[in-house]
Amino acid sequence: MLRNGIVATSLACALFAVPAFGKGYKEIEVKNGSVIRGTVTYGKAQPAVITAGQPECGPTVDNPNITVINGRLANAVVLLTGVKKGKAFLESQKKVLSDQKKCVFNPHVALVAEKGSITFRNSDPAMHNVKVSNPTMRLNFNEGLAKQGDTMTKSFPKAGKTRMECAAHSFMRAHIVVMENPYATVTDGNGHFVLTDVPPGKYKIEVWHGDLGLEAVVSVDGKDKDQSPSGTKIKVGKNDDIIVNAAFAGGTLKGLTPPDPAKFGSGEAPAPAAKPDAKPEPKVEPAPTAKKEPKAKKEPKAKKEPKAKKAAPAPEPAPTPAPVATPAPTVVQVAAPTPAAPAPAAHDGHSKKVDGKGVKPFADRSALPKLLILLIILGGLVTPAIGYFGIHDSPLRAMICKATEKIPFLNKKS
Ligand SMILES: [Cu+2]
Repeated sequence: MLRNGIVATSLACALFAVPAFGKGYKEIEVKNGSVIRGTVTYGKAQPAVITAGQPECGPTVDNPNITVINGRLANAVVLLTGVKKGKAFLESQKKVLSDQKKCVFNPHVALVAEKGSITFRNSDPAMHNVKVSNPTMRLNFNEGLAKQGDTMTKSFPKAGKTRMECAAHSFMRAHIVVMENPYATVTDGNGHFVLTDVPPGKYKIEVWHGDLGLEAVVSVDGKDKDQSPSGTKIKVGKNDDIIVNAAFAGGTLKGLTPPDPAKFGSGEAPAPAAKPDAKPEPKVEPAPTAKKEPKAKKEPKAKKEPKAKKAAPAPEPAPTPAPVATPAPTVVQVAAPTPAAPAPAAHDGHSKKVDGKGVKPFADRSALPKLLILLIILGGLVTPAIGYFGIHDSPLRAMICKATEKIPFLNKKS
């Protein structure tokens, strides 16, 4: 009896056990853990705001895609791969909130534990939508959040990186990183990041930006390392304090419209509080000529990027060319209200484009009457055709007759 009870309890425990977050990852108490910290830079200024061109969002919205302040790159993801055991996932990594507010996804990069969930919320009085399509990560949804306060929750079964967007507003793009371990973070407004409690071992460190990919030159304790598609090798000892800096060089702002050239350059938005950092502040001037397209958007594993151009390592990024004056010439219009330039890029096949002003999220209901008229015309053609081909006494005719007998208005005697 007692044994049966124990067996039943164990079974129940096994069935309702808390899911393990991170496939194959084991949470342990970390002793003598190390710190990995540093700065991510980008040698090219970007506008602080972009043109929205849709009334519900106002004329401009904050530029979420590439945020650069004094050459420091915000929203770059720094993560370790190959960590099999270490500190526990935080609750805030298991259950994440992604808020759509003022037509911007917040946070721009949602970091969520593998097997964790994200609740998407619409905090605007306008309709938004969340669209994610990534078969490798077993993700495929495209759902609207029709009104303010609406939410939906999705779970994330497989580690990886993917883009999300709002199908109602083509400029609303953000990223999701599903973490195989808790050692992942995003650079703040000063380009800083810190990873703590890293257990001793050999890992790979990745510095990735949703719009710039992996094309950064990474230096570990002052030595340049080649960042392969799977990251840069790093050896972590006990109680180490490892400085990792990364510099992105090329890349252009794609699919977004800068509203006002006068607002170009750095220092537009106030930077969040800086974390302590041994390195001096690099001073970066805008570099308007783009040599290279970023090739971002793709999942990083797809490409083998040989040594990115040896741009300046972190502390002295990008040499400086002509002052601001001209806006980045390669910028493309997407949501601009002007009738010019049709919208290129930025979307895969799922969205429906509507007259260059953006994307309509749901099926167009105005097509319904047209469909009805089409059905009536077809019916009008088919009925005489049946008579014409003389299928009297055929089983098909009998079937049709029987069916029409049941339709009252066809059999009404006048
Ligand atoms: Cu939206």
